Amino acid sequence: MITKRMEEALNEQINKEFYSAYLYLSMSAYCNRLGMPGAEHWFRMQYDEEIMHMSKMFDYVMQHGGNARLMQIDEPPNEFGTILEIFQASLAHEQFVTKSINELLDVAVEEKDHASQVFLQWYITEQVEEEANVEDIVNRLKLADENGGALMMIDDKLSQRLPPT
Ligand code: OFO
Repeated sequence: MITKRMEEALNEQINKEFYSAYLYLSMSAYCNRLGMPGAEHWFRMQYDEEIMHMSKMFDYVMQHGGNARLMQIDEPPNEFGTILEIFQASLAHEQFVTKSINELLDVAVEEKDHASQVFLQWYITEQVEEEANVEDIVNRLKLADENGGALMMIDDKLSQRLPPT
């Protein structure tokens, strides 16, 4: 059984995962408008991944006797600038989510909630991967700069991203 404080903190994180999904779906639509099908696909896969993060936490709250309360989801931006700026915005967002997950773990420690501490380890590891993946893309885009051929190669690589498992 989770405490009320833990339940509230997890519900807030569920809302953030939903927002992440919204944000990445909006980024996917924007990449479609930019004519970058690989990036469009990559963000669509990222949307699926965020839905998976949200569902996993939603199920956890319910399995531990909590009330999974769904809050209003903010509207994400619709314009993101250049392809480099989109991925930089994605990296900044993941850094924000990492901080949020760390704070959630702090709550679990303060509440002496061992089950939630173990559960949240998965998200801690996942965030390391999320940040590293986006950082790698940002670095490659910086190297490509305005070079059309290099950008096409990166876009092609982004199109190969597999669905989350
Ligand atoms: Fe759910 O990790 Fe990204 O935001």
